[in-house]
Amino acid sequence: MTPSSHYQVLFHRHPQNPILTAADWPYPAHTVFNAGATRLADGTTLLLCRVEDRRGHSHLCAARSDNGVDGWRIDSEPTLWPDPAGHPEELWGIEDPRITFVDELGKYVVTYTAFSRGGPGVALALTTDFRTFERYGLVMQPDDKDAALLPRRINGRFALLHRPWTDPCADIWISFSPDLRNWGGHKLVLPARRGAWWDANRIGLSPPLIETSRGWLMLYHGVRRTAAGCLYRLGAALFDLETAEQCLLRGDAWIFGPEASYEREGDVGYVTFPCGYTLDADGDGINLYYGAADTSVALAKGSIAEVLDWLDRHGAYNQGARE
Ligand code: BMA
Repeated sequence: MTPSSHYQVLFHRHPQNPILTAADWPYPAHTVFNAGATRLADGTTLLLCRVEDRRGHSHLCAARSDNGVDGWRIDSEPTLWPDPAGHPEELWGIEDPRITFVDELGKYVVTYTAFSRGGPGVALALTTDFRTFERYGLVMQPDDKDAALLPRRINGRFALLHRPWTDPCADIWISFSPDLRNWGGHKLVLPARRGAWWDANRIGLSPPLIETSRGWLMLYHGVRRTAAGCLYRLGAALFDLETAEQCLLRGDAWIFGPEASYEREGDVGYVTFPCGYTLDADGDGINLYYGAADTSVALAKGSIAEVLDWLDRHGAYNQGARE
């Protein structure tokens, strides 16, 4: 592992990483990565993993654990399988789920990438038990991905963060809906920077936003293109609680990136891609679940207070403007 030298370590890798691989799967799977995460009412950690088969198509499969680290009970068959007959937008698979529990509905809302000839789009499904799902279908047309719902309405409307592709840049947007089916009020919330920055040209939401007393904490990925390929790293920003499109602070540097061998070697090396987190009982500890090199699922632990403190020292107010 490359030492992080004198940079502060905000997310600490679990010594048992990677915590889930295809070798753990009860049925044939090529790779297991980019898992959505939530804690169920009984305290069980549930990961909704992206499983890629040898065709190159992905589906979602649930893994449950009492401690969120090991002892995973993995569904014996795919939990959510693409449904190209009913949903042609899922022809080439479903990927990268994010999970939000919505009190008002008493349901988990799963947002995922539906992939087909039209490109990747954002689809949405509701569930209470991760066994049966009510599909709402495509809510954001291609090209769009990296979407997660906020857990409550903002000024009477549901709010979805997502990442439409607007060549040559990909920025993070927010959209609003009265019913999770009809979306509007689209606003750019965080643009990719330009030039030499670690988050130039292409960024996307990583896990769902984390509600803190100071605002919505966003962990987002920046994609740096190099002569050798892309580097997927994580940064942080803070948004106003009641005006979620208002960026309060944006960090200048990345805070987590591919360093361990299982993050650098795999089907797509140099990728750390978190899609979910759970919070500890103290409301501060973050268990961040991330895909490593598009091959396995890994875990890193952090603290909300430490990330906010880092943002105070490394963030600038409303860095919305392109640099
Ligand atoms: C992104 C997404 C992720 C993937 C990453 C690296 O565009 O497709 O699912 O982990 O690329 O390959």
